[in-house]
Amino acid sequence: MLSLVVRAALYWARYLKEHGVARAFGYPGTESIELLEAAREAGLEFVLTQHEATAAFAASMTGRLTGIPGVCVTTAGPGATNAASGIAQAHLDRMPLLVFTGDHVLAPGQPTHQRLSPELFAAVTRATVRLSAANLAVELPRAFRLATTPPHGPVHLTFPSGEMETDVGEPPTGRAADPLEGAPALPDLSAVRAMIAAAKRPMIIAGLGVPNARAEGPLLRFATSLGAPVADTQQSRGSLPTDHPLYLGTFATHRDAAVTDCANASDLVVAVGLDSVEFLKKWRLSPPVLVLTDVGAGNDPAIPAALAVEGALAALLEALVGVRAAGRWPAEEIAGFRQRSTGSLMPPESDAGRALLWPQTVVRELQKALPDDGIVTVDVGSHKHLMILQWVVRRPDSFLDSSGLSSMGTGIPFALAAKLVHPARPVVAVVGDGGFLMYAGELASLGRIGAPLVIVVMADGTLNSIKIKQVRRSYAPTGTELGAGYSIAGVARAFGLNGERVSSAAECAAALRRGLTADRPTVIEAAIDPAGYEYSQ
Ligand SMILES: Cc1ncc(C[n+]2csc(CCOP(=O)(O)OP(=O)(O)O)c2C)c(N)n1
Repeated sequence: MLSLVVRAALYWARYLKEHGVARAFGYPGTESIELLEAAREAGLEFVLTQHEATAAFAASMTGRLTGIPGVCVTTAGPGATNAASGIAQAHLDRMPLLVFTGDHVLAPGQPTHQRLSPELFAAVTRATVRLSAANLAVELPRAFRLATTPPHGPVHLTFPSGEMETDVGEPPTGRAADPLEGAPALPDLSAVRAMIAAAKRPMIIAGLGVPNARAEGPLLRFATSLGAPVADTQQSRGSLPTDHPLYLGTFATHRDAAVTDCANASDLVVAVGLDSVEFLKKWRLSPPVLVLTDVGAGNDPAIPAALAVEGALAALLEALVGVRAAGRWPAEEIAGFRQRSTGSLMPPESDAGRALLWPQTVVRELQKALPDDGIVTVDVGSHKHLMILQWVVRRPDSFLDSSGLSSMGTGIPFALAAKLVHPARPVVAVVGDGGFLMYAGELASLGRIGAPLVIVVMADGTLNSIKIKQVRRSYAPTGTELGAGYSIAGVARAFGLNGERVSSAAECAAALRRGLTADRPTVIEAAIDPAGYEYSQ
């Protein structure tokens, strides 16, 4: 007779696999060995990174791209604290993540070596749970549900090693419940329809809730039927193609004056899935705001709503397709705002013949080289500000960054996650040299995994985004010079990757061509003149 009893660790691995998790990212320790062995037995891939933060970054982006929680596995104590940055990132970037940290068995007199209270993570998780063989069958499905209920986020599960070896019944088969299951039924939309119908110049701001709810199609249909201009946010870039005639620009970034001017000249702002965690500044829009949300009407006091309704975003938008407004923005005025948002980024003088590239040239060459199905991930710094303004995004899930936490070091692990989820799509990470150096050890992971992605390092030897602010205040640039006594391309080659330094547009184009067709990872060290960033601030 078949045994229906397995040890808890194997139950755990089979449950994850059965519910659509293809891989776990992590770093091992004595307390997590049982999970690694169970993952191997269950055919759940374990991706070893060089740091638990990058494991959690990669896992959360996997969750964001698949809609199934990403999984990170660490040991107790130091593994858990290293993962904290990634947990906080999933929390503030609203990405579904399960973090399993090993633990000792709780017993009287147990030493406190490496022991940390799981409460440590209470403030940055949807829940923090101590797993046992007895509660696995309840807590695993609950964690899946919590992580994928809007707003998506991380759940921390601490798993004592002794419990991992205790026998439990086999996991049930079948996929996890649909995250939208249990979403509230559509509310009465008559007041919403009336509000839209009365508007002569409505505009839409689509936030991170749109990609998280996979509501890009309904957004496009709603915007088109209304003829309303659409602003996105960092995380919703690509929800509407940024070369669409209704596209306005990116809201709530450092340079969104054209978007706010358009909003203030509108008579209705429809905020769809907008989350103030992405805002750099206070709300400055004067027209009445109609909030369409899936996280609880009125839950975001930073967005002053004249009317707020809660429901599954895709269904809400679909139900409003065809509602006629009293007027619409003239197309040429929308184009004018868009031009102000994204135009005039280039420094007036060409960089041809100069020793250093304008960062804008690197972005332009990358845009020419990357096919439309390509994915770019962006780290944090001046290069991100430029990318938000200059990069044309034609598809959902093609421009990925951290906006809620805005943590440096996310660009490369996000790219790794994207490449593993979409192996056939070209993936490029655009990072600053500061962000690159923060977790440069991940080159070893990339080399081992062999995922052929491209990392473009905007190398200027400075933490430009901070230095630029010091200079503006007439402060000496203290603590923002990285030095120049090393070769980033050489570091890549030392790790067994392709590494090239480029300082002209032609070299950049050629290196990108080689990198995008290579069968292993490539690091392109772009020698840039940071003075170019003055034009994208
Ligand atoms: C983990 C982390 N530490 C510090 C910061 C603050 N910070 C934001 S941008 C930046 C500079 C980034 O420098 P670099 O990676 O070289 O990019 P650049 O600004 O030069 O494009 C710093 C230090 C942060 N966002 N995240």
